[in-house]
Amino acid sequence: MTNHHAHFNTSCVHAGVEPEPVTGAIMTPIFQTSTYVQAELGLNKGYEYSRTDNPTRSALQSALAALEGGKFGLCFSSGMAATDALVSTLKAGEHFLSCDDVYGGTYRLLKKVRKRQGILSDFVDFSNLAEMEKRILPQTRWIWIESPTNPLLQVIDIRAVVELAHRHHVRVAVDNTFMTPYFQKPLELGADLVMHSATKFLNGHSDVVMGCLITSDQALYEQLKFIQNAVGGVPGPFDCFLVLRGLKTLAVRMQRHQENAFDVAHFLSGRKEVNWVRYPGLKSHPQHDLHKRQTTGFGGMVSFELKGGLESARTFAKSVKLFALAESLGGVESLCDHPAIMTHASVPKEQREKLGISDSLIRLSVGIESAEDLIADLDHALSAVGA
Ligand code: P1T
Repeated sequence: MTNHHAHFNTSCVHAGVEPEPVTGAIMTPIFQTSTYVQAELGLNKGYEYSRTDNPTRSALQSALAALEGGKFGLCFSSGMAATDALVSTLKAGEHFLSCDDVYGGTYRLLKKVRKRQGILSDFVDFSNLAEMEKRILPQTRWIWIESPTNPLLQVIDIRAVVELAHRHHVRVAVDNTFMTPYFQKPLELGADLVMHSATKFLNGHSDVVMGCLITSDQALYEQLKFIQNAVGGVPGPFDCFLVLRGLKTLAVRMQRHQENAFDVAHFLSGRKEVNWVRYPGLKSHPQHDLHKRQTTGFGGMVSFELKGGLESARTFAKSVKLFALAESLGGVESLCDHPAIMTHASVPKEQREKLGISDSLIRLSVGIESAEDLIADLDHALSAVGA
C-alpha cells in the first residue's frame, strides 16, 4: 500500500505501485494493450480502451500525484501536450498570463498556435508583482509560473503570486520541471496545478518524452481528464514503465545533480572567461534567499554568460567533450545548451535581448558523473575560449 505519510525517498520507491494482483510481480508490468475484453455489455474491469486508461499509466499517474502531494495525476505524450491540455480549458477570448522567461515552446504554443483559436496571452516580468498585477485582466483564467525559469534561473515568489492571483479569482499553475518535487512542492505553496516535462529529471535517463499535470482540485482534474481522453495526447505503456523506473531513483539523482552543480557553479564563478554565473544555490544569485524559503534545494541547472559573444559560445560548444551539446536536460549525463540558437530560438530576438538571453549565454544540465571530470572538461573548453 502507498503510505501517504512516508518520507520522500520512500515515496520515490513505493508511491503509486502495488504488486501485480495475478502474479505478484513487484514491478508494474508494461500493459502493452490497446483494449480490454468486456465480460458483457457495460461490464468491464475498470479499463475499456488505453487512450482512456491503462494500468501502467494509472500507476505512474498515482506515483506522480503522491510525490507532488496532490490527489490526481495525468500523463501526456510530452510536456507540451500537458501544457496544451491546460490551455484547452480556456475559451476564445480568455487570457493566460505567464512569466516572461519561460521554455521557448510554451511561448510558441500560446503565440503561434492557440492565439489562432482566440486564446489571449501575455508574457511579463513577475519579479515586480505590482506591475504584474496590472496585467491581470477580467478574462485572465490562469497564471503560469516557472521557478527557477528556463534558461535564466530567475526565481519567482510562488506564494506571493498565488495570493495575488487568488484575490483576483485566477488560478496558478507551476511548471516544476527544473526543481522536481524533491526540492519544491508548489501545491503546498498554494498553487492549483503542477506541470512537468517528465522528459527531464522525473524520468532522468534521456530516453522518454512525456509530460504530466498534478492537482488536488477534483473538478479541474475531471475537466483535464476529459481533455486527456478527448484530445488523446497520451503516452504509451512502455514509456510509462520507464518513467516509473526513473522515479525510484529521483531522490538520489537530485541530490547528486545538486552536489555536482554546486561544484560546477563555484568553478565557473572563478573563471576570467565568464561574465556571470547564475545558480540559485550561490549567495550571488539575486533571489537566493527567496529560493531558499520556498524550496529545500537548488537543483542541477547552471547558466552562465561567456565574455566575447557568439564566437566564444561557438568555441565553447565545440570544445566540451563530456558535456554533450544537446537540447533537453535532467538526464544522468551532463548536457550543454545554447538557448539563443537551440531551446529558445522560438522566442523573438528582441524579447530574448530584453530578457538577457544573449548570444554567449550557456545553460548546463549538470549530470551525475564525477565532478572532477566535469570540471576538467569545462576547464579545457574555457581555456579554448580564452586562447
Ligand atoms: O519537451 P517536452 O517534454 O514537451 O517539455 C517542454 C518543456 C516544458 N517546460 C520546461 C521547463 C522545459 O524545459 C521543457 C522542455 N525543455 C527543453 C527541451 C529544454 O532543453 O529546455
